[in-house]
Amino acid sequence: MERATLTINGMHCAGCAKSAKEAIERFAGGVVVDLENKIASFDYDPQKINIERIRAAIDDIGFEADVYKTAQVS
Ligand SMILES: [Cu+2]
Repeated sequence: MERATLTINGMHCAGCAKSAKEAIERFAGGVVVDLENKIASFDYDPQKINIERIRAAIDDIGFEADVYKTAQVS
């Protein structure tokens, strides 16, 4: 598994954060969206899903996401 951290621009309220969280949860687990700092972190399986696909899913619902970092976790 990998732990990814993304920046998400365009989130303005708790509703936005919830939408972003739900979009990510379609592909990944342990999702935490930090509205104040405009950051999302989650665990995903790079064998099953490309991080770019997750990033694109966030953009698809109207936000602007960028992969900040990924790190292997056990
Ligand atoms: Cu909102």
